[in-house]
Amino acid sequence: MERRSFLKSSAALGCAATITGCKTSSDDANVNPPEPPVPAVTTGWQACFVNCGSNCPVKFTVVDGVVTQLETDNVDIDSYENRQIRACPRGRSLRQRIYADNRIKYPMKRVGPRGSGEYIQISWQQAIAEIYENLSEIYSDPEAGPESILFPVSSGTSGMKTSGTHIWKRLFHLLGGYLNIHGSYSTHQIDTATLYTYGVGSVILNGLESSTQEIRNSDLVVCFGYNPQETFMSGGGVAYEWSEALSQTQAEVIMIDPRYTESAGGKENTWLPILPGTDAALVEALIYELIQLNAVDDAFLKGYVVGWTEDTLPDSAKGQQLSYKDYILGNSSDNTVKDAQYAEAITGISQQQIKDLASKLANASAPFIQMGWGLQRQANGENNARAIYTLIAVLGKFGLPGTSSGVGAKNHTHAFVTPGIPSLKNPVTKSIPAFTWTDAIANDLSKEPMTALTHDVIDSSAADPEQVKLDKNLRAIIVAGSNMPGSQHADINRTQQLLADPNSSVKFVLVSEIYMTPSAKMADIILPEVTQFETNDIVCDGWHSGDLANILITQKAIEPMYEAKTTYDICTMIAERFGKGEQFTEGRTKEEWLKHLWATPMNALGLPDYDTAKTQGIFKHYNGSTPPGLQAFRQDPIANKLNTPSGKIEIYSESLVNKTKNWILPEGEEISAIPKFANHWEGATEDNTDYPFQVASYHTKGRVHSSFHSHSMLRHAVQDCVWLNPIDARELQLSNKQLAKIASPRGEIVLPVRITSRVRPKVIALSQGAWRTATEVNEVDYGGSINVLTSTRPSLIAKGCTSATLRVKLTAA
Ligand SMILES: Nc1nc2c(c(=O)[nH]1)N[C@H]1C(S)=C(S)[C@@H](COP(=O)(O)OP(=O)(O)OC[C@H]3O[C@@H](n4cnc5c(=O)[nH]c(N)nc54)[C@H](O)[C@@H]3O)O[C@H]1N2
Ligand SMILES: Nc1nc2c(c(=O)[nH]1)N[C@H]1C(S)=C(S)[C@@H](COP(=O)(O)OP(=O)(O)OC[C@H]3O[C@@H](n4cnc5c(=O)[nH]c(N)nc54)[C@H](O)[C@@H]3O)O[C@H]1N2
Ligand code: SF4
Ligand SMILES: [Mo]
Repeated sequence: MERRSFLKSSAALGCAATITGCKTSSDDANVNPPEPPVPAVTTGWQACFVNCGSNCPVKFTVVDGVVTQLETDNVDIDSYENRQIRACPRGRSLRQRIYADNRIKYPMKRVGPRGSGEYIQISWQQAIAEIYENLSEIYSDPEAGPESILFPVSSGTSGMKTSGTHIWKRLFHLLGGYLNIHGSYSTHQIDTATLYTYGVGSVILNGLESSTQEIRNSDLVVCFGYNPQETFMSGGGVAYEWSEALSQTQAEVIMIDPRYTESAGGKENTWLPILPGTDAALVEALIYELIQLNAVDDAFLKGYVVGWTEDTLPDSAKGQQLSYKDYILGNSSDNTVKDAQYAEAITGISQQQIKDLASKLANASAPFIQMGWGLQRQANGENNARAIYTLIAVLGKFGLPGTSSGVGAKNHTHAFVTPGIPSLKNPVTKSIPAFTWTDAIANDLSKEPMTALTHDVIDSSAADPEQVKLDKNLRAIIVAGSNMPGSQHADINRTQQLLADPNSSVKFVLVSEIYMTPSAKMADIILPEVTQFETNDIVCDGWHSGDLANILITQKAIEPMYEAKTTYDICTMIAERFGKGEQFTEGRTKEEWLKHLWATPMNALGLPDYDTAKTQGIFKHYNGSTPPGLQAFRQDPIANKLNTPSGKIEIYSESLVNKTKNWILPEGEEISAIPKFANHWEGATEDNTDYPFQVASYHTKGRVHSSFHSHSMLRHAVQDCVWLNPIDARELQLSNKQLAKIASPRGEIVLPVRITSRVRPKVIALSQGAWRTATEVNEVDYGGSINVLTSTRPSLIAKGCTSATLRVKLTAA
């Protein structure tokens, strides 16, 4: 039976059952017991909307208005080109998202101090009135205004076209705007590294990627902190492509990571457990060894690379021994040869292992070198990423079959690109780095502004970029699709202290959420939003879902629960209160927007019209293999030059020198024109007996950030714990499952110990995203939230998120 006719007949059955039920009187029932009513059953398609890079479809079954079952994509014959986009266990647990007992049921207003979680129920009418009052006051106050309103990073509604953060931003663009942020917690340092090396300021969709399939043509795969089996887990996405590629290659696989990851998973040949934050030093020694092995072709590199040898330096740098080669050989001012002995002391990788890896790289005809983003979420993250690009450049093995430019997997196909409701233009042009937002609360900016030179504050309309400054503190924070203040931003104790202070500059915190998250507990007003199962939308493949595109109209499965509303309805109500209703809706309902938006993929790809497509489930398109990254550049570096000032791969970046020459840096810090390893705070080389362990932090399969944390099934399947090496466990006399207290200079958490050789000695591993359960500032957190421990000190160049740089001590709890 076709799905359509099945739907029709099941609806008819449901109707018949109701009629029978109505006719039955209690007398009849005694004589002739009524047939049990036949339940009204429907099925349809929904999707998993989170920020894991994919948006897997899920098929739901509704019985009598309750979602009773979720299945993953099981349509069609499963082949590489037309694979089933199977949801991971998180997507399969989405029923717990709908029926979670921590759902926000109605609008609420804070009555206790911020962070206390004390709220009373209010009506929607009152909530809108309070939002109006607070925002109008801020917008009309010349001391505040739009520059004092901020949306922290909000990644939780990725993929939605008519709900989520961008709808909130549309509203605020109409109301007068807000302070922009630039860079993400995900990739700010590697984006910056990519800009200065390859001339493109983004690591996603930059046209430099090799597809994961390219591994099939490689003879050596070297991964620096790359863990797609856990971070890109969709059965239609990169994890699938990775395991398929590994099963079809003879290449030797080397994983460089402080942890033995799921992506190693028995398929690797070698695991090199590096100390966190030291990849740039490892690369230096690898390149030293490559020089000794005569494996670097200086003449060839001249046509492609700036800064390897003296004669390829820009004029401003000539004659001062500033080339990378001189630095490696010990000819530059530090007089240090960057050999294996030097790197062993920094990285914890033995000299022999470094020499072995160098010799494998020298002998490989098609090395595929890849990196994840943990190594760039470090204090020196930009140079770790630039160093790995440098290794690829110096080897000269780029743009060839089986090789990679290092920027990551071909991560998005975009075949079914569909716009969301436009978020319109922000009238505010000023922007601060995303990770620095709490600095705009902590200091009195009228006296000590955040500036271009201290914080890389930028303003696209400024005449002189170096004069740009932010001299107004934050007044309002809008948290929609985000769990930043209470979970995902670093140093939660600091954020809570800043927000709970009665003199805090922040006078209004609005949280629009589905669940009572740790961030919701910091709100003044909380609004309840629906889950995706309570509304329609359109979903395409995500920002990192590999070479298979898909599109699907997601269907409302059940009516909105409690008093929850869609983002669109909430924002329409607020817009109307401000007299901007017509501009906000442009006269369309949400459903009319969906039909309007559907026209783009429909016309571009010949898909059926909206109403027909809605009944037909998932549309897929396989994009085939693509040329390896940098192929055109390799073939003709003049005609196909890169977007850098020189048109070449820049190991030495003159534009970085120029941009940062007047910057005011923390004492002892220096920005290097070449990607040098440098000692840094809470790093591997710090002699810190108070906090002897480094932390390898990671994104766990058990959550997507803080999303899914409250699903009990997942908490049982992937228990939060601290990974501890047996050698360290013995020394500390800690046993398996024993509770350990983990302390940093910023706070303390408690977690059970897992003794495992999957983490190297002197490093512990902690996943990120656990919800903090402590409510008081500086209270020990039994929720095990890593951001109780992390620091808000940003990285040196990008001013990006450094949550992977962390030293701690461990004791029995
Ligand atoms: N220590 C440490 N911290 C980190 C990281 C790390 O590696 N280590 N990683 C960082 C990175 S890379 C990122 S991207 C950030 C992510 O941090 P966030 O962007 O805060 O992402 P989530 O934690 O997933 O929170 C998303 C929230 O959106 C809510 N939500 C879902 N659907 C809707 C909806 O329809 N409407 C509304 N209003 N809300 C909805 C969810 O309930 C959830 O609370 O975390 C960063 N924080
Ligand atoms: N399951 C799941 N998937 C996700 C997410 C999630 O929260 N959960 N989040 C999504 C998002 S928004 C993002 S940004 C990405 C994040 O993707 P990544 O940033 O790549 O993920 P991480 O797990 O933080 O880091 C990858 C690996 O780097 C290692 N590592 C850490 N520091 C170093 C170092 O200095 N050197 C080396 N060599 N290795 C190091 C870690 O041990 C880890 O195994 O994942 C996406 N996918
Ligand atoms: S891989 Fe990502 S999108 Fe797919 S089901 Fe899992 S969490 Fe959801
Ligand atoms: Mo991210």
